[in-house]
Amino acid sequence: MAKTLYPKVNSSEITDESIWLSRRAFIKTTLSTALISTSGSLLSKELNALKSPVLRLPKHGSLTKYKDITRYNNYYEFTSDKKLVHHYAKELKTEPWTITINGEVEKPLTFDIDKLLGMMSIEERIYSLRCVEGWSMVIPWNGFPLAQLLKMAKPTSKAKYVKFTSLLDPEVMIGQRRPILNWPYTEGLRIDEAMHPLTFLASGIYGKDILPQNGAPIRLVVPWKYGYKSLKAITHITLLEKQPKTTWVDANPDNYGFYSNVNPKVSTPMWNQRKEVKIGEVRKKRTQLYNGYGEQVAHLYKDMDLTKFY
Ligand SMILES: Nc1nc2c(c(=O)[nH]1)N[C@H]1C(S)=C(S)[C@@H](COP(=O)(O)O)O[C@H]1N2
Ligand SMILES: [Mo]
Repeated sequence: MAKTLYPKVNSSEITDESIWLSRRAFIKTTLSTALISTSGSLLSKELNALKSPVLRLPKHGSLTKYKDITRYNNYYEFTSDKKLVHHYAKELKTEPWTITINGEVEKPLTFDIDKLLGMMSIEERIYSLRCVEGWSMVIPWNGFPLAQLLKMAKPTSKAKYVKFTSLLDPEVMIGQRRPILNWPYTEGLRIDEAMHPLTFLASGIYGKDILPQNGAPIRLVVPWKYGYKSLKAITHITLLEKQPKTTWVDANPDNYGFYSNVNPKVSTPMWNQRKEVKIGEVRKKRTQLYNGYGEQVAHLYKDMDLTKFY
């Protein structure tokens, strides 16, 4: 099934994508033999991720190399130097880790992250991540829809927004020793955006556990919005009646919005959004409205003026 969604790869250009695909094919065949499928314990997390269903909206071309995904990062808690993030983030301890769902819910929940991941069925999603700075990557995430977790906590009828909070730990997150942003990093979504089936919590990339620089142990992925909405290292998810303040809007409201839907027609003083460079490619390509996910999400914004910055 996955096969038909992918372009053929030349044997002369062995990429991360082709290696990953052949591993997936191998695991699929292996799994179909009774020997392994009867013994679930033989499967590591990685294998589980690779045999899971894939959802790919085929609009963004080939996958970005694993090396680029893990060596070119935005993570201001460590440094604003994208190429150094992975170096500092190595120090982050992601075990033990708990995630709390609270606020306007009938059943506030706190999970140990490993327990939570063990309970959820892990899917794969291949999404484009479009940074507001004008670059993008195509990343195969492993994880589960945020809606599954929110439903477990039973949002009350007052829950209109969801706020996400990242880790506060200035000992290790050395960027937090300076007040460049209002720490901890927070973000927010409207409840219908949070419940949308494309909105995802990721704990893996390319079938491997997600690394600290990409938001370990768990991060948000909202593919139709600029990358800063996709908050890393989540500790709290809080349902609210009112729209929360968010870190980037607080810091620079002329250039960052609460909605931040990808829109090539709306520029801000700092950025013109018409085009983007996909990391690993040379030629710029046109940015798509809602990052190409309009068919799935445009209905959420039918009352919004698409020439305005939100
Ligand atoms: N906690 C936290 N989450 C964050 C950021 C950050 O600085 N801190 N940067 C955001 C931005 S601007 C982008 S583009 C993406 C980058 O994700 P990646 O490094 O996994 O590609 O993470 C987002 N999530
Ligand atoms: Mo970004």
